[in-house]
Amino acid sequence: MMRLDVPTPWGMRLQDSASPNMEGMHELHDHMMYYLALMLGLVSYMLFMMVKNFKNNTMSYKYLTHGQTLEMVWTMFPAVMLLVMAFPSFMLLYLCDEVLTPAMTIKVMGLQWYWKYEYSDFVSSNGETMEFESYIMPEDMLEEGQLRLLDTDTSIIIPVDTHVRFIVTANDVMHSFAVPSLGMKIDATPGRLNQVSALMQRTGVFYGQCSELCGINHSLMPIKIECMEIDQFIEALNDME
Ligand SMILES: [Cu+2]
Repeated sequence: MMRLDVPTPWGMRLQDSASPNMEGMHELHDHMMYYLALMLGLVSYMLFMMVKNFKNNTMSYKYLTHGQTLEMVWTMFPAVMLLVMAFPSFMLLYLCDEVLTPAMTIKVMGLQWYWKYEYSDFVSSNGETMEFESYIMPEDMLEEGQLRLLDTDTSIIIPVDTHVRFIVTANDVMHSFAVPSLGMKIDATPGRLNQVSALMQRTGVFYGQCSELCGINHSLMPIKIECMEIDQFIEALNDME
């Protein structure tokens, strides 16, 4: 059975990663949390201690007007902390922007309120570009095992371990093409082509949602990506047209 990458009830962490970009985001998150926990601990400890012994604590000494060393410390320490967090953050940001020699391109178009996908690298038997629309599965048509508000009638199919480029645009208002387990989120803007790349390192079904408020049915245009072995992909592609 294929693995589903979906939000889980009471899930408080990020979804499992399926691409190197998301792997990097997991790492960055853990790295940041380390410093956040450190600072939260330190600041609350100092605050607590000051409130607790404010009468005989040197740090709350009423006639203390300045302290060179203390001021140096509380300026340098946060500055270093910020640098330590900013560097990996920017590095990941620009690394994720990089689109390296994709083997395949998919054009994604956001419309009120569905997605349209174009496989411009392939043509159907009548010589036309392969393209299809993807609508949400209505609640009353859901079959056993399908996910409410996440399943679609047609899904994007992608071969595993392949560099794929998504060219993203919109036809009416702004939408956003986002799939958490791939670390992918990019604006779909009318009159503009944005690109992201993804390298899916394991097979599975990755779910996402439109992530830019685009009107009344914004919540009803989910994204479903089926990542499969290359031979299955070719088979599925043949079935499509
Ligand atoms: Cu939307």
